[in-house]
Amino acid sequence: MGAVNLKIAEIFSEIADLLEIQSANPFRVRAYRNAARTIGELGTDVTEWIARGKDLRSLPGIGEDLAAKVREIINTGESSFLKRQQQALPPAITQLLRLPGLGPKRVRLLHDELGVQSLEELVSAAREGRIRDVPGFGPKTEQRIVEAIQRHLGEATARRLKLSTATQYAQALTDHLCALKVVRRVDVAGSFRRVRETVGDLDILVIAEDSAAVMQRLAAYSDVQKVLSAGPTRGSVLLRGGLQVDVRIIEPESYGAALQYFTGSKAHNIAVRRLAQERGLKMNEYGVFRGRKRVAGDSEESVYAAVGLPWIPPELREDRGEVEAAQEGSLPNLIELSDLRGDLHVHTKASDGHNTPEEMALAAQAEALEYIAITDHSRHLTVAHGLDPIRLGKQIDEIKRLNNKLTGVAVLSGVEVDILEDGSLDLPDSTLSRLDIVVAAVHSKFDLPRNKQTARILKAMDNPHVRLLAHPTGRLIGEREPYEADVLRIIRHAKSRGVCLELNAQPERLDLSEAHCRMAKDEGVQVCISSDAHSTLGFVNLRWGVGQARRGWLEKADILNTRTLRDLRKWLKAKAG
Ligand code: DGT
Ligand code: CA
Ligand code: CA
Repeated sequence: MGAVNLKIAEIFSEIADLLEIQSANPFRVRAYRNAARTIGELGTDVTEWIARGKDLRSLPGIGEDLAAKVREIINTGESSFLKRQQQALPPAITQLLRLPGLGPKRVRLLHDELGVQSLEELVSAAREGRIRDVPGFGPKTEQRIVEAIQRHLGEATARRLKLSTATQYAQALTDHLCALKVVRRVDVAGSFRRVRETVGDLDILVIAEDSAAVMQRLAAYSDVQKVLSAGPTRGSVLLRGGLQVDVRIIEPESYGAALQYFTGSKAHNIAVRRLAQERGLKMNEYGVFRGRKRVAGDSEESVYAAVGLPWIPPELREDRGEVEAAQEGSLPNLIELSDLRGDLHVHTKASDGHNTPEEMALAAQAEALEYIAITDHSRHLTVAHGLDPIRLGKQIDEIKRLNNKLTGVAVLSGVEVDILEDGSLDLPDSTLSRLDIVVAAVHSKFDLPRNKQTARILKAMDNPHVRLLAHPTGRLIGEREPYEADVLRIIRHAKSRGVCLELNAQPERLDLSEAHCRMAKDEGVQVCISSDAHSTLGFVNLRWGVGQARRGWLEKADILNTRTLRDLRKWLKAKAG
């Protein structure tokens, strides 16, 4: 049976649920439920059924009205009637209905009795034991609800792509669309434009003289696995690999409004719309309006200006204080890639890298960097062929010779020394003291209890040679949770010890997270954006680190490696001396 049958069945039963919640005529509700079952159980694909010239109305319980709705779903992938029903209710209702075991009656009860507006609020209500007090619910149901939500949220996060991966898809697809003559402008909005570390789907906006041609070109894209919907000005496709892409053709006079709206976040949009309402303005994806008159919409700047705000960088649009900061004129002046002057975490083939120090230095110079620190692993990390004091001593000499040869780029000698289980370091102070910079990192025993893990890291920072804590929480996006540790204490300890915290720019690490970046800034701790390059190609990762730093509100002055070499050397001396 075709996926389209399932889709139709799903949509009809959701309509039935939503009608039931609104206390609609029970016969009407039943009609949708029956139709859902009929089509869900139909042995052949409905599309084929129609193609064979059969009339949908010959199916039990399907009249002219439902037959038209089926045709709409086949043609567009969605149902405008369902949309209207969804819009008539708080969005949380739709979310809650998707949870297994929660029917319309119970959802309505939860909403009315507890006032829960989202899955997150439902989880808190469950944690506080408030669900068991709702008539008809007990502790067991409460527990089942929590588990269902966690599974649901877990599935949602598992399907998100890392930003670097999404970028490859986005680049290829926008190139494909831009090759069309009628296309004047293409932007990828949504979480992608906000530079979130993971992306759920791509929201692409287009200005073009001929929308039909754009939709055709989208559907013809070689990487499309399935066309989910194709209307005159919007289409959705599923790419091989599972990424969904929504494309919308926008009129130029609405483009800024659409870009603002579809960039989100939703929370940011709500906060901005509130300002519009205070000014008696109406704001949507088509523009900002006073009555029927459009007062803004062609550019994002015009949209923000209409509500009395300066343009806000997409990375900040999360309703985490940016609207207030914009009102006060105190938006941060965010760090840019071109502000970086060096990279203090670089590997060579002495440990697990692929190139020599010289090759790495020249590659860094080609990326407009003025200095790098060679920081290979220490001996404890045997899988990475880590260095002992003798090999490290040889590398220090090699780097000295190299610096005599190079012009325009400086190489610092360093190490990424392992923090052992007890917080001691993998190399003696006599070796560490010979280096320009010591980077310390945890690479083992990720599962220590929180207090031990925290104490281990604090102790490592007590070593006077340690100046940089690499990938401070050890997380790998979508693969490994951060280890249990008290990050605020680590940040405060770093402050007191003059240690800088790394923002590791590898796209699967991005560690510090954006929230921790902001925490570091609030505590007055410097952050260093490091490529952790393992080859000459690795420096391109710096862009992901800069993106994350911008989401963490960081400015040039917050980042250690925006300093000149001279200022960096001063900073390095300040503690060692
Ligand atoms: P994602 O795709 O999960 O990584 O996150 P987003 O932020 O790209 O979310 P998405 O694709 O569902 O929607 C794109 C943007 O459209 C979103 O950031 C804000 C806007 N948007 C979507 N739905 C609503 C809504 O119901 N109200 C408002 N104000 N904005 C919305
Ligand atoms: Ca999206
Ligand atoms: Ca979307």
